[in-house]
Amino acid sequence: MKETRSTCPYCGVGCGVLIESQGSQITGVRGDPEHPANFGRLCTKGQTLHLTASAPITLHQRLRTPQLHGQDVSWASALDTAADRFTAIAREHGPDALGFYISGQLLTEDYYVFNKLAKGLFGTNNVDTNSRLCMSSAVAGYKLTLGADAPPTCYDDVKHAQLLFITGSNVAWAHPVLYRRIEDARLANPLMKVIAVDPRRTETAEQADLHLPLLPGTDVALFNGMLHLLLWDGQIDARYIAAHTEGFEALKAIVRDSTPAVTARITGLKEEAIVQAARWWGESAATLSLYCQGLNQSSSGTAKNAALINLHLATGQIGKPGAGPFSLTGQPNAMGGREVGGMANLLSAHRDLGKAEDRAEVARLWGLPDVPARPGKTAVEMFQAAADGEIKALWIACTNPAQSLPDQVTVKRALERAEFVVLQEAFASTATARHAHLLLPASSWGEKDGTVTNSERRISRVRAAVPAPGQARADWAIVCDFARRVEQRLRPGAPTLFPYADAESIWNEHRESTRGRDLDITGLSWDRLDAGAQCWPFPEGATQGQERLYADGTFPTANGRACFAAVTYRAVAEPRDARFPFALNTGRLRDQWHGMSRTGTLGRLFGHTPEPTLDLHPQDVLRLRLADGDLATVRSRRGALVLPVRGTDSVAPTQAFVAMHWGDETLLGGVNTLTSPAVCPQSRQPELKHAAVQIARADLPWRLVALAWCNEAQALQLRAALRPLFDGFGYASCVPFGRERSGVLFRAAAAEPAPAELQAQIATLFGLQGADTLSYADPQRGQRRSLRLSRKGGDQHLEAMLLAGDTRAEGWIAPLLQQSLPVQAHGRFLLAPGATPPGPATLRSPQVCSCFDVSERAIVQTLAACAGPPAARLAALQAELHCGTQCGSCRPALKRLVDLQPQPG
Ligand SMILES: Nc1nc2c(c(=O)[nH]1)N[C@H]1C(S)=C(S)[C@@H](COP(=O)(O)OP(=O)(O)OC[C@H]3O[C@@H](n4cnc5c(=O)[nH]c(N)nc54)[C@H](O)[C@@H]3O)O[C@H]1N2
Ligand SMILES: Nc1nc2c(c(=O)[nH]1)N[C@H]1C(S)=C(S)[C@@H](COP(=O)(O)OP(=O)(O)OC[C@H]3O[C@@H](n4cnc5c(=O)[nH]c(N)nc54)[C@H](O)[C@@H]3O)O[C@H]1N2
Ligand code: SF4
Ligand SMILES: [Mo]
Repeated sequence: MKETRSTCPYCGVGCGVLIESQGSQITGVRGDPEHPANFGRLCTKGQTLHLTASAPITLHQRLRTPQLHGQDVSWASALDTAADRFTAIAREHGPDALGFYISGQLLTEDYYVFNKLAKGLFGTNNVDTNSRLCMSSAVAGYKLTLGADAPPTCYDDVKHAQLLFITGSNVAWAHPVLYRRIEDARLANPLMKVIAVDPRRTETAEQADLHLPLLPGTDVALFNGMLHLLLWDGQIDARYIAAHTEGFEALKAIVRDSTPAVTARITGLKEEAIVQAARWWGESAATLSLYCQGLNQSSSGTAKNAALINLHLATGQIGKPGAGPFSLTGQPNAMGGREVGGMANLLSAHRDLGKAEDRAEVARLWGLPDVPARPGKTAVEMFQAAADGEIKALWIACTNPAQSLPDQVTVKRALERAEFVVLQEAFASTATARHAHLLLPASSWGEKDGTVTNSERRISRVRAAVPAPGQARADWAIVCDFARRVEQRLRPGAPTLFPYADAESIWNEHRESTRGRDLDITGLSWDRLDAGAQCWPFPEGATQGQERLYADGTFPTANGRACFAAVTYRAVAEPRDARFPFALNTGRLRDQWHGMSRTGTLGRLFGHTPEPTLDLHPQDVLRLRLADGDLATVRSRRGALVLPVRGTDSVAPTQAFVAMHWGDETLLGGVNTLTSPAVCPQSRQPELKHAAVQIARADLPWRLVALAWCNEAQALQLRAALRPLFDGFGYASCVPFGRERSGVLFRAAAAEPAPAELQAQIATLFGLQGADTLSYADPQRGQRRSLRLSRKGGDQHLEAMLLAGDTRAEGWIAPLLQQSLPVQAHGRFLLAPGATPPGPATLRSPQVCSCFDVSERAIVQTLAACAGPPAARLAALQAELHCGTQCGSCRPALKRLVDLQPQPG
């Protein structure tokens, strides 16, 4: 057994992990007690890494060999073909006919060579990344106001803050280990206040002292309204403004009209709530803002970021412990990608493509006469250009654009129209893989070496614990091998631009490029990084990285002063109207990661949210004459999608929410069929948090539901076999379930009964054809019920089931299967459609705690016997059921249940 120090590959908290391995197998993972991002803690996703990475279950999904048009080929032939195609297209149509679409989940070294490949070797700036969907508004907001792309804060600030202003961030779910620190800080300082600004009542909002459920997209109006009040109440810091900033007068003129009444009208908030928020801000000795996609993914994303930073500057809440605007990074290395300039408008080490001297410096560093000046295409534009035929070859790495980009109709057109699409992926199961001409197997977490930078600018080492499966190779190595083949064609005889033998040699070149820049790390060495993670900047001569910036009030602008941004409120790009009366919001679930190529293989991570839903306020569900579980068609100007409705008052009336994870791997169509390609004019980040939609009952009366227990490999194969059948229905979804065993749940609906052959095909896939299968069918009425039983000891158990036509019996039969309950008592009812089962139905109860598999029902039942103050009841509950005592991700939910459950007696 061996233990390897590395970093979690999921969110931007950047937790340190210790990977336990035996031979080529990762056998366990635990939090690194010494890593300053998490001090040993992990969330549900981090804790299950060993179950998804290089475990037998996911190995079935791993790409192992390069594949050209579906045929296995050697690396040499794959990369020669790619080099031929890319150079031919560049020669014929110019380098701007190429597009590189990469990812904030690549390591800094991978990113560095991709950027050099596109800008240095091919001479195109068409290299952009999924960070455009994620952090580009935060970047633009920081640069506009503070002069550089650097969050000035660190995690430790949470404990020094008096007011936490959380806006557009569901940190309890999206940055759980940081949220654990917030819980600790609140316990240690009961006077600390938390405000959450979010149109939804998320778990983060629920636990806040004040929740401001503003109308989608109206943050600028709120922040300007708060500034108006702070000015009015004399709570700005005139000394700080005079000494360290410029541009306040122009902003003051703008917010003069942002009275509480005006602000309330635009934001839909109560005036008192706005006044309360401004008062708390004004009275706080240290205010820390935490923000994420609710600000960034907006057509006014840069303005939202800047308006929030304005508040910090005006009140001097920056450059001191516990204060500052802290943009939370989404992906593990969205920050590193920006450091090496891996975007269409950036150059290495935070240099600007638009500046001739920056271009000259990069050309000199790379030993080239020049680098191209023409700005490249950003994510949405790149796929639009491919759809229009302007970009002819696409190289995609470590991202799944056929799931995650907005306006999927255009994205699919782009992937169809491009002459050559290369995908560098670890898993074969993603939506984009279906569209790639050349698939290149990449090594993944646990198998690769390099560095990542987290939200607090901390650079951590990522290390390999086991070899990559099959022929999979490190991303940087694939790029360098390809690049050298391109060099043979484009500049034969010239010394290679890609002489690297390992990640360290790439990192050393990157380090040199930062000399004298705001992110200078010339004082840091690979060995020093090996000894422990460090924040940038870390210039030569420094003894450690700098965790807080701007303590002296000097900013990296031309005159050292921060700039107020004179921003005004602008409505969302696609306001609601009579035809599209609902505002569609999308975002994250607690236990899933994006397109679910990894988390989606584990049934246990579906315990918390088992299936896709369209979340609506209960009043809207009623108004639309729907009930929970009914299918509704959601339609935007770009496309339509069918989803089961779920009433929840966490969503406000006239709003709707769908989790961003449901792509067309799991749900017919996928959520981004609906979303809008409208972008923020400064940051070019798309407005993924808002689309105007209409919602109506879906007329799909014929239903089918099938469930089965399988072994792990069969479960993945079954899901892969079901996926192509989605298109035969009006609604289809397929998800795993189960903890000790692997289960698959397939659901479909149609206007007419599905053809008998299709039904039979599905039954066969679920193993419902043998002698041990009990069946009842009424083909005339499209009814069918098939069950497969197994006998263990004296008990009979359900192994597989399929209901078609009228599927209402699912409500009591499926739980028998999913909870592995004996079924012999239900014998004669099982095959009698229309009959109600004997005894109380075993209803499903949502899982709250993933670590100990504790359901909401068990918690409610236990709380019924726990008396006393909330903290004592929580402690008694945890002593009994252990829920929330391991990773803590469910702690906000437990607190809510404690608050809701009446005291015994
Ligand atoms: N579990 C989990 N964690 C993750 C990820 C994951 O896939 N799963 N992904 C990681 C990545 S890449 C990212 S970018 C982060 C994202 O982290 P977050 O941004 O915290 O997550 P989201 O759920 O996308 O959006 C946050 C909130 O913004 C709210 N919102 C929508 N519109 C508005 C608005 O107009 N104003 C305001 N103030 N709020 C609004 C939404 O209701 C939502 O609750 O999460 C990271 N962490
Ligand atoms: N509707 C809606 N859409 C959204 C969002 C939203 O809030 N709402 N959020 C947006 C945001 S913020 C983000 S960050 C994006 C995320 O969207 P994507 O980038 O598409 O998300 P992932 O599913 O994480 O894609 C990463 C892929 O890399 C693969 N992979 C894993 N490890 C490696 C490796 O080492 N090398 C290589 N080459 N591949 C690997 C994984 O299998 C996976 O398919 O989604 C965006 N889309
Ligand atoms: S909070 Fe969870 S997902 Fe994020 S880095 Fe830590 S363990 Fe990984
Ligand atoms: Mo993201």
